[in-house]
Amino acid sequence: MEFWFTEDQSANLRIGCRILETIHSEVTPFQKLAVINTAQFGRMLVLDNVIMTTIKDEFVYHEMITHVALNTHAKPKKVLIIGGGDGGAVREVVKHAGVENVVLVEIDGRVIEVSKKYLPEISCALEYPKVRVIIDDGIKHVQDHKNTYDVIIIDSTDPIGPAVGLFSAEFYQAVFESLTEDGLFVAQTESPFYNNSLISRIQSDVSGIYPITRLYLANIPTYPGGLWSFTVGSKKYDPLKADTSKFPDLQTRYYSPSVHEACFVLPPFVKELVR
Ligand code: SPD
Repeated sequence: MEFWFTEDQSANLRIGCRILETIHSEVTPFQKLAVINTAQFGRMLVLDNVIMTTIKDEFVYHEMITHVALNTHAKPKKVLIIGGGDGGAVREVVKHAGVENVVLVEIDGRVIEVSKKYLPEISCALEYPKVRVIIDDGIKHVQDHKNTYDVIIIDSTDPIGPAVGLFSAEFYQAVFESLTEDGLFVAQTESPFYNNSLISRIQSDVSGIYPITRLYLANIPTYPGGLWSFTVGSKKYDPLKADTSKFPDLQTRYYSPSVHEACFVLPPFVKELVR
């Protein structure tokens, strides 16, 4: 017998992964949550039938959503991660020795507990002394913490259900107010193939609030289209002007100083989205 997990990656496209076993499955107060073992990507975290991360390709996403922003800021000390309950972004942030405090605000505590149990390679830094985990609404958290964080990382699910507000202009304004005077944020902003109008709208919203707005790309095999976008909104530091020769020597498998430069080179069809 063969068992397959399928995700509708667009209205007209499905990705299928052969399942070796279902490790965990539950319905939390917020969503359906599962960890499955797949033949191609190993253990996979799935929320509401959408692939969040897998043991085999998670490094691309988690390195790219963290190091670009952290290396752009001259001295990031206080870092906030919104979402990201699997802990992958936290694991990358703590590689930066200068970071003093990492606050993770995740709305669904079950994502954290299940990731700790079944995805230890990803969640391994959640218990570090400099990491504080808060189970709360990220929107409320930024509204309640003005002028607090040097870098804010928005590691959200797709813009449906509880995450819709994390893609709004009001939220980007609240993030602006939660950042220190030279702070910057980065958010995962979906697929240039399937979410092109969303990306254009975000670019327009963010550039109406932040002096510097940049889009960059990474290749993530399990996300729709494989090509994935991230948006930076910055008050002072431009990721394109960062001195890559001074970057810390990080243990990474996808991100590097050269990739930092290269990821901002956009194919013409993506450039059109950010005009
Ligand atoms: N289409 C899935 C996009 C999910 C992005 N966030 C994943 C969270 C991993 N830490």
